[in-house]
Amino acid sequence: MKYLKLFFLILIPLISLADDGSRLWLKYDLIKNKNVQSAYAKYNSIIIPSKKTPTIEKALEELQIGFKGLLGKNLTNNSKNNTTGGIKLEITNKEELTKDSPEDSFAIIVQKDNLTITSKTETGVLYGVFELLRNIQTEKIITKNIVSSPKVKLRMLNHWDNANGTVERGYAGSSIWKWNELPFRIDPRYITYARANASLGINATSINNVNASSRFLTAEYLEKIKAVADVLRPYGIKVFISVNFRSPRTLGGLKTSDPLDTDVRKWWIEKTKEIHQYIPDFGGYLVKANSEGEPGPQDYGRTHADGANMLAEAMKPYNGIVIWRAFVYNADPNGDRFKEGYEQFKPLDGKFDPKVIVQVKNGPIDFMPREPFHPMFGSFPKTKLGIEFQITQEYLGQSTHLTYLAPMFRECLDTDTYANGKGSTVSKVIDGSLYNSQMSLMAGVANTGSDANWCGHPFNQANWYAFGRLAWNHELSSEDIAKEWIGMTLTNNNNAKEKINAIMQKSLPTYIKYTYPLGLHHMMGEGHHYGPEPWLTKAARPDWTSIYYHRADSIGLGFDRTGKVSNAIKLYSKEIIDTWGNPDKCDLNYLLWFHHIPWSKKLNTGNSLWEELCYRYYSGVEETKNLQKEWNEMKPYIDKETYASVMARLKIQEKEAIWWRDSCVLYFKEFSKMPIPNNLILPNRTLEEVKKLVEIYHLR
Ligand code: BDP
Repeated sequence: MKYLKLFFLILIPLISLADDGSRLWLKYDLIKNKNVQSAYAKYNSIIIPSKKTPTIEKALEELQIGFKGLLGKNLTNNSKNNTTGGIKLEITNKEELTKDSPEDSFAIIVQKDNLTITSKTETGVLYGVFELLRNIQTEKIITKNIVSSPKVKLRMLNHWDNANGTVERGYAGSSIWKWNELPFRIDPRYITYARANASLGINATSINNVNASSRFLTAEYLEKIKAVADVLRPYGIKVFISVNFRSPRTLGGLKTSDPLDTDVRKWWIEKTKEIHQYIPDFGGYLVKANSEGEPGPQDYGRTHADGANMLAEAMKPYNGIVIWRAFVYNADPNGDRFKEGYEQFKPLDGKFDPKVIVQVKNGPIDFMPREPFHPMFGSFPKTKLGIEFQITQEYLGQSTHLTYLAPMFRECLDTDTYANGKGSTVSKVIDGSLYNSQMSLMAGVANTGSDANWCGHPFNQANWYAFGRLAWNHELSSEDIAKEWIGMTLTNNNNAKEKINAIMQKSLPTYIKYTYPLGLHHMMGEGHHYGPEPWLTKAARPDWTSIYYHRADSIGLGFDRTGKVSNAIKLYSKEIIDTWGNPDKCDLNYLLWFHHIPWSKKLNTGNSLWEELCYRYYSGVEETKNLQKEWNEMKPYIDKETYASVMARLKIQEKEAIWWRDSCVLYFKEFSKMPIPNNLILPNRTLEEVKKLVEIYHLR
């Protein structure tokens, strides 16, 4: 009995100390820093607007939970205006927020004894509350007013979740949406999800896979989606649905889904009306059409614009919009997939309804670890373009390799398209400032799942976080975002924060070195998209093989897109052609995207292509060893469970980095016929042996 008591007294608290990551970055653990504690000690009440809307209630609730957790303080709900120590939530037009400041901008105004969080909208007030809590949680004392505005209007997660609970390219368990339980049971995780997104300013979510099932448009499912929308609404999040273009046939029993057919148009008008009866503030439709076997307007000889405009017409009476994806490519053995989206959409520039945004992936192929920006950015002045990033790490180590993606998002957003002269960055195209567009969109393919910690690898949470922060403000640096996330999630020890930030900043370049150095792309295993398969010669389509992309032969390596194989470089502006189009001036990170380089050609590093390739593969592996050493030093600062989970994954990462290195170096050596530089240790297995590993992998 005595021992049993001891067990409860000692062991249970210890067990519950372990952090399973389920609280994401909203941990609100007690701050130990005395200065921070005392700086916020004066606040004791919250003054809310006279009209207590559901969103204001959430803001109030969050402030109370946050202060209780972080500072151990109970904030009372006070109706008086003139108290000291009050945090006032206010909806008004303060001078800090000029008349034309973007929707949901907010200000935190520091007065002597009080603090006011003000916005023109209630969602802006909620965002301000999260900003205040983020400051406290990262141990910052607010002494000056903060004014913050979103750069992009629609900040959106795209879930690739299916009705049966699976998640396309999901690596963190099954779907977070429990369709079998909805609308009756509201999983408490929906609320954590809403809070996490609102804390970043994410204001839209499309809840189902772009390879869409028509089922999501049935009354049965609309009732379920309504229940989710009701949970997300007070957090300022609008729900979108991915639609299957063939729905008028499959659901409506029509003979066709031709977008110019009157009955089809009527069907969409009625369906859109029905959706609004369930969800009055419905965000709109997201459509993948005529891509990878999905149905679309081209099945009826119509264009993407015909399809999108038909849906826009149905959406006309409402505020919702139509997001039409540009990820399209035909299986043409002589074509270049790089150009497909551009070529199919170029004749349609200016033909889309004002309610349509065309959503373009960051790069022209498919979320490869390093892609040059999509040439559509900067070339479509008459079309609203949104950008789509992939937060889930389909090609970036899934749930086992540590890869922090903010530097990749930033690299794309910061690149100059030169569309309207110098300074026409991708970010200016998508935030609407380059072409003075009122609608703007940044979407990220979600990495959430049913795993306790939501995202699989503990560091994958940082990619959701970074996406949201950049969607709000693409000028934030990837370092600042990382440090915020570390402070909220792992530790506020300054020294540790710096070191973990360094690990995160190195992680992507390291990953690229042992997988796709020098601009190699699309050499992953078929189907699973995880390990290496550079020898993949046959697939259902030529542009699903590896050899289509790397084009290794006895002369050299890389895809010549400057005229010999394809003239894709011409899709860019002159300034880009002058650099990326010239093998001697091209950034080495993009070299093999555009050039077929002879094995013995000397690069500006002083090494030949072959040597440089080997050095990068080898140094990538070495860096995975360093990551383990550096992470080991962080042990005293990190929760035990999180530490161990990351360490185990880093070990897998090293093993698999060697797998990538051996596969690629041994395979390309067959073409270069050159020895591995003699200061590098030879792989201890043959090419045939590494090829067999793929077969084992397929069994997983
Ligand atoms: C590719 C994925 C595929 C998606 C497709 C898309 O492999 O599963 O359906 O993108 O974006 O990256 O539609």
